[in-house]
Amino acid sequence: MAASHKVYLGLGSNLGDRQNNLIQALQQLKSRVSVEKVSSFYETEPVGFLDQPLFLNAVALVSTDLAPEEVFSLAKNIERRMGRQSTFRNAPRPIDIDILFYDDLILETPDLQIPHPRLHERAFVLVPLAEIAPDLLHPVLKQTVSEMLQKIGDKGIRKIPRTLLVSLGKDLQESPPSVHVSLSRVGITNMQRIIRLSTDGSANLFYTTFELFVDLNPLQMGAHMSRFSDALEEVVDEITAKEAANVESLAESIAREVVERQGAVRSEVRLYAKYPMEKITPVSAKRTQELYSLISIAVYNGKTIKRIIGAEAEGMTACPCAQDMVRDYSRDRLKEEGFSEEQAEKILKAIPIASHNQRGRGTLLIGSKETIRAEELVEIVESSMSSETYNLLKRQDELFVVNKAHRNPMFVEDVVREMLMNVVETYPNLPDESFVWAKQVNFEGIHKHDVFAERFGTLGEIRLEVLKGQYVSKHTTMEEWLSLPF
Ligand code: PH2
Ligand code: MG
Ligand code: MG
Repeated sequence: MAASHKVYLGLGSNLGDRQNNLIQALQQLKSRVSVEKVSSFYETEPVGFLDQPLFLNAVALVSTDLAPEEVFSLAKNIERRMGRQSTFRNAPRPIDIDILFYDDLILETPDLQIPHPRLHERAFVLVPLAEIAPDLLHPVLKQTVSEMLQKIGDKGIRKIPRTLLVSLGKDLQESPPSVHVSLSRVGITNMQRIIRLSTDGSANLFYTTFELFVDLNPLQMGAHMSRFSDALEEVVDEITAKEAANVESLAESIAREVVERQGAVRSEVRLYAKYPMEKITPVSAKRTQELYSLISIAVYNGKTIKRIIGAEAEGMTACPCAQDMVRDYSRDRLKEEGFSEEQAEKILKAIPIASHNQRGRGTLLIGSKETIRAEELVEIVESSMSSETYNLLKRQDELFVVNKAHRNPMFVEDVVREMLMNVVETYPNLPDESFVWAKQVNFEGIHKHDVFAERFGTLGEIRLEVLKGQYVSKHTTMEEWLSLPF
C-alpha cells in the first residue's frame, strides 16, 4: 500500500456565495483525496490588503498519497475551475486553497513553501486549525497550534453557523404540513444502489432496487410530519455502505433501523437484487453467466421480523394447445400423403411437433422464519417452465432447448402449478403457516399481449390441495400474511 500523508489545508473565500464556495471546494477535494476533518466556518477580517470584503475561512485535514507538488496543483486547479483570476496578491477571490502542513515536511521551492510561511501570524488560519488540531506541532517553530494562537489571539475572527445545513435539517421535517391529515404509508420506491454482499467468501457487488415504507405512529406523527422520505433515504445509504451476508439480512437491518431510529410503528423493505449465476450450456458445456433477481421483503413491528425471500427467472414455454392442433393437422396431411394410421402415429411420436413458444418470467416468493436459499428458488422457477434458456447457445444447445421445450409444452397455469408442486416437494419440513406466492407471465409469441397466472396462500392451504386433493377457497394474500400476528 502506498504511504498516506496527513495534509492540512487552509481555505478562504471572500467573493460570491462564500459558504457555497467553501463547500464546493471541499466537494472537489473529496474526489481526489480523503477529507478526514473540517473545521467550522469562520468569518474573518481581511489581513494584508484591507480594503476588501470579509473572508470566510476554514481548515481541513486530508489524507492522501499525492506528493506535495501534486496537492499544490490539485489546489490550483480547483481554484481555477471555481473562477479565480490571478490578479494581484491578496486580491478578493472566490476560493483560495493553501497547503499549511504536509506531515512534518519542510519544503522551500520558489513556488511552494511548506509549512505555509505566514500561518503562525494568521488568526484566520490558527483559530480553525486549533479547533481540529490544537496539539499539532510546527516542525520549524517547534510550537503547537494552541501555543501559536495564544501568542496572536483571535481578534477579528467569528464562528458562523452553517446556515445551509440548519435550514435543511430538522426544522422543515418537523414543521406541520398545510393539510392536517395522517398518511397510511410513506416511503421511497425505485431507489437504486449497488450493494455489497459477502458471497463465496468475498465481497461482491449487486445492482439493487429498493422500496421502503413505514406506517407512522398514528398518534404522534401521522398527521404532522411533513418529510419522512429523507430519513429513509439516509438509512438505506448508511446500511448499504456496509457489507451484508445476504439480501435477507440487508433488508432486515434496514427495516429494524427505520423503526428504531424513526419511531415508526411498522416498516416494510422490499429489495430486488440482480444476481449472476454461472451456468453450463446443456450440450457444448460452455460457461455462461445468467442474471436472476433475488427478492427480499422484511417487515418489522418493533418486536419481531417477518421475512419473505424470492427469486425471479426467465425461461421459455411452448403452447400445448397450438401443438395439439399442429399434431392433428400433421396427421391428416400424412394420411393424405398415403401413410397408414399407425405409420402416421409413429412419425408423430418420433419428430418434434411445432407450436408457438415464448419467453416467460416466473416469480416465486416464500415467507418463513426458516432460512431458504434463494438460489434454490431460482432452480425451482427455471425448471417449472418448458425449458430453461441461456444467454449463450451453440447450435447443438439450441436444438436441445427447442426440443426440450416442445417435448414439455405448458400453459401459463401449468407453470404456476408446477412451481407449487416443486415447493411442496422441496420443503417438506416448512411449517404450514409459511407463505407462498408463485406467478408466471408469458410474453406471448402469437399475441401482442402477455398472459398471466398466480397462486398465493399459506403453505398449509396449498398442501391441502396438492397433497390431499381438497379444494381450499381461502387464499391468504401477502398483505394478510405480513400483517398476521408476528
Ligand atoms: N487570505 C489572504 C490574505 N488575507 N485574510 C483573511 N481574513 N482570510 C484569508 O483567507 C486571507 C486574508 C491571502 O491568501
Ligand atoms: Mg492564502
Ligand atoms: Mg493561496
